[in-house]
Amino acid sequence: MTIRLDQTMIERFREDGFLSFDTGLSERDIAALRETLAKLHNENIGFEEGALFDAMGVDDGSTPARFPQILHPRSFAPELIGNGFYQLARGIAEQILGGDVRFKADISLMKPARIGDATPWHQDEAFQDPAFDYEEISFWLALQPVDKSNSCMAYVPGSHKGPVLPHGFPGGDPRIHALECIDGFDPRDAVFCQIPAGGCVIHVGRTVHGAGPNTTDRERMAYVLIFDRVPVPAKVQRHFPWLSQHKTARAKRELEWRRHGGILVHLWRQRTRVRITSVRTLLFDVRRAARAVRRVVTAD
Ligand SMILES: O=C(O)CCC(=O)C(=O)O
Repeated sequence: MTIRLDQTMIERFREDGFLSFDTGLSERDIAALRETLAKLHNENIGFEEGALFDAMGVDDGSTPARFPQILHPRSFAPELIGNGFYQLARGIAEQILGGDVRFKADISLMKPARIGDATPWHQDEAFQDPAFDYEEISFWLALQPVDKSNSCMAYVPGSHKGPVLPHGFPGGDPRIHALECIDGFDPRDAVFCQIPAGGCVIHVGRTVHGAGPNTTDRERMAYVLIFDRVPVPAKVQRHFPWLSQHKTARAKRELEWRRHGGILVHLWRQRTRVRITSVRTLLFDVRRAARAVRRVVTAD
């Protein structure tokens, strides 16, 4: 299944840094994605290895999670990317970023009924290594209708044209995975994207975005696919001080798991990203793998 964005939509996306559209996926496809992801969450899949975590709590399992997420859920349910969503997202990513895009990641985002927390304003790029420049697009697929009552996404138009803004931690607590943008934008400018099930909203890594809490009786679920081009060394030197202060239980679990043999599983899973046809991509991925191994050997 493929769809093309028309020129007006692409221009709007470049101007605003986000865009919503209908994927045309069938109710059956959406229900299948929702069911697969709900099962992974209900079975606590990936907790030990740091793939499942609570993005808005201290994540030690002592309280109900307020924003559980699963990184790379396709590792546990490969059928997720056999779905039409992957194909159509890839086609649009190629249309916007060019033929050499690669699949970077998938994420399952769940906001539990009534206690699902707000997503703080942030830029995705604030999580990344500042030594590189990035070009990436996230495809956020709604697995039920979303509006302000159940945490639809909200974006600050044009915010992607500026730099990465200063970030900190919600409540000043560096144990919390989520980052919060603390300056340089006005949340009153935000546009709320209320979309139906099967609606999708895309954004780039620098667009300031967030979402309200889920105040309804049903979980709000979304499935995200991220496509990017190989990052290049940053043109301007930057420093993201929040990265070295971040001390999450998720990262600790991941490190322990990798130290106990999980690194081999991790490297095996990453193989699908390696493109031997592009030397630049290959070198980037080899360096990244070497960094992951070094971290397992040296980190305390
Ligand atoms: O689903 C949410 O509330 C936040 C999602 C998000 O920040 C993202 O997809 O980059």
